[in-house]
Amino acid sequence: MAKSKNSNPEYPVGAGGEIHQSATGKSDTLTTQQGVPIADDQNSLRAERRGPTLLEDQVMREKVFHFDHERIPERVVHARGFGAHGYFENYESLSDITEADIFQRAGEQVPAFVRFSTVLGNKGSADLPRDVRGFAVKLYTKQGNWDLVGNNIPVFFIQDAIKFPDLVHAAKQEPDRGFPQAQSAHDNFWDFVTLMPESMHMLMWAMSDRAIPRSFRFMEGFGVHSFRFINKAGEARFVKFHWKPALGLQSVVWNEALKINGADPDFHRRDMWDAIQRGDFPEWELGVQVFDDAFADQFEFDVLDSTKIIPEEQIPVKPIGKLVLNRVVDNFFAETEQVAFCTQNIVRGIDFSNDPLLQGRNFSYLDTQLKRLGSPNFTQIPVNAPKCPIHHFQQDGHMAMTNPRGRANYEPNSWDNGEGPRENPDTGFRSYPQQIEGEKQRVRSETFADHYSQARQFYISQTDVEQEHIADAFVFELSKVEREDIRLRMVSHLLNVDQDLANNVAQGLGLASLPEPAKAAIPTRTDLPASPKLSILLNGPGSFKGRKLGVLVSEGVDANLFSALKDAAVSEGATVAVVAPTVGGVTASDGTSIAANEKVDGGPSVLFDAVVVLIAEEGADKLINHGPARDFVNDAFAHCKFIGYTMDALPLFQSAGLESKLDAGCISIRKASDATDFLNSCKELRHWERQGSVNKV
Ligand code: HDE
Repeated sequence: MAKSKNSNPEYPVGAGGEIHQSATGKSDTLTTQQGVPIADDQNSLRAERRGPTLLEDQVMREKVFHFDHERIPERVVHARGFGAHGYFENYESLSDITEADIFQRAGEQVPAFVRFSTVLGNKGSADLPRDVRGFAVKLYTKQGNWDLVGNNIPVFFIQDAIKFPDLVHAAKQEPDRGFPQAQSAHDNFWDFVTLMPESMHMLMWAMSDRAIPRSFRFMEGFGVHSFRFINKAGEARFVKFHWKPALGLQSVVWNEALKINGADPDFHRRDMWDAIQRGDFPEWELGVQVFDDAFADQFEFDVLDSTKIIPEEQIPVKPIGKLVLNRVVDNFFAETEQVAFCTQNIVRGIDFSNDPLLQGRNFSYLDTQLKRLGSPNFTQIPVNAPKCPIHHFQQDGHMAMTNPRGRANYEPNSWDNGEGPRENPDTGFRSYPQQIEGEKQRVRSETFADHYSQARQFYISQTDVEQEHIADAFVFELSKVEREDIRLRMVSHLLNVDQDLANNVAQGLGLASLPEPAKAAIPTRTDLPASPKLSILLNGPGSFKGRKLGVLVSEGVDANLFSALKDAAVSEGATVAVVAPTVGGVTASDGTSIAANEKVDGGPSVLFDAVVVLIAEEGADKLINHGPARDFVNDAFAHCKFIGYTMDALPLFQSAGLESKLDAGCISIRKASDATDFLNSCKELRHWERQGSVNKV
């Protein structure tokens, strides 16, 4: 008797994106979608040489028809994203706290797909607006797909999913004019958030350097909500998930971000693509904060409130595994665009908490995938399909690729002698049987009411440099806001966070006087200690690994110095890009040719983590009075980068007005050993001591 089941299929050639490609590399005959060989792909069929095109032309019509339907709706948020494949490796058995299959065996690997994104911008926007970054991970476990759909910031703007449409409407383009896109620096956003005090903690993060990451490789990720871990005995604990980048955290400065968006709008995706292609696989550790109900009950805030963190000093993050991204996609649309994350995708051993934001997300993600992908069969798209056996009776619908054979499409049935797929209470997903009683009501728990204390805690946990960046970001954004009452309202909230911050922002906005502090439901707690783990700069990697050195060379560049620099950079695990007056490169002092990666005005210093100006007397003329070369050093200086230079480069610094300002972050390179010293300095990533002396950027 035929079994009625769906088994994870081997997708047949032709259905999974392998059309048009010859496995042997030999050139196949072009065909229509129906497989009919095409004789002429240059001309449509017409009556007479110069006559009208015929409706009969099935080849042209099929091609244009397909083209007309190539786009699917972009994501309503997180539209701009970039995905890659990899794997997750579990460190040790966690069977004492969870029965999730993925965490049972040391060293076990499961495949993973990750999509990073910005939130606000449309699909074609730039990579580096000030914005939260999505960090969505799909883990293809042996017990089904687990999606951890997180962000690079551990808190969120709102506490209840019912406000999400308002938040997103306010933050995206204004509805009448359709702009500004990909940025929060406009009236509607600041109007909404200043009317929603619960967003204050998130705003501190969003105005911090976290919102302008150097690249996806240098960001943390967070599951944000509290989830549940449940072990075999049915014991449940709360868990918060963290991704920690192996290369450490790093951000750019705001003025740099503005310029990068022009110089390379694909800065982040290019960085990820290049790193994976050269075998420098981006890596994160998965860490967990595990705590029980007793901790949750005595914690200062509600663990179900997504506008709060649990400081790592209170519950340390325990590393439990690593994520490695080692393969770029074959096709952007098939994989990155069609990947469908759903927060409801969890596996046995993990459960949701009652966080009202998470509960709302569980509805939203499935719903949005139907709209975007157009069919309830989106789980059959290869990137979404589980990599474990699947057996069910769901069938039909648009684009059904794997309808089961046989007569039984219902359960129970008598056609399969009981051998068809059946439920299994021993291994099947189970929910934590939490006791729930009380009245059904539309309320916000009073345990969610403190909106300022952790905003303050975040702020006081930052270094002076970082605090200055936060104030500057508020000033920048609010200076784009037309209505003064909105600006004032924001400052009135900041007065509940930190007086100095409020003063600095008010001054930056040119306010004549400070407003009254906003009315707070709960007064700000001042007893929460600083949490050093919240600072990027206090937790620097102390390494230049994975970073990019830009070397501006001229004709006649000293060949020894150049190769010493290259060697020093490579031994630090960094990459080198050569920037030259022309893309044809230069001839070095020993007559060898040095190829260029960029012409100087296409390779501004904002694209690099540190720069060296390796100019020789012979070629100095071409660069000294060249605007882009001046910008190269000026920007590197203003963005507090380490700058190496030869003596022959000094006239360029002079023409840029920097000669008298050169500081300890500017390192002269005269001999090969100076190159090593320079790269050692670069491990600090930025020469922040300079920040006070450069014009605010
Ligand atoms: Fe999302 N979010 N979100 N979100 N979100 C989407 O799903 C939603 C929230 C996050 O790379 C959408 O497939 C609601 C928090 C990421 O494909 C949509 C609420 C966090 C991605 C949706 C939130 C996120 C999304 C749009 C309030 C961090 C990109 C397209 C309760 C923990 C995933 C889509 C990808 C995408 C809804 C809040 C992260 C509409 C209703 C909090 C990383 O379903």
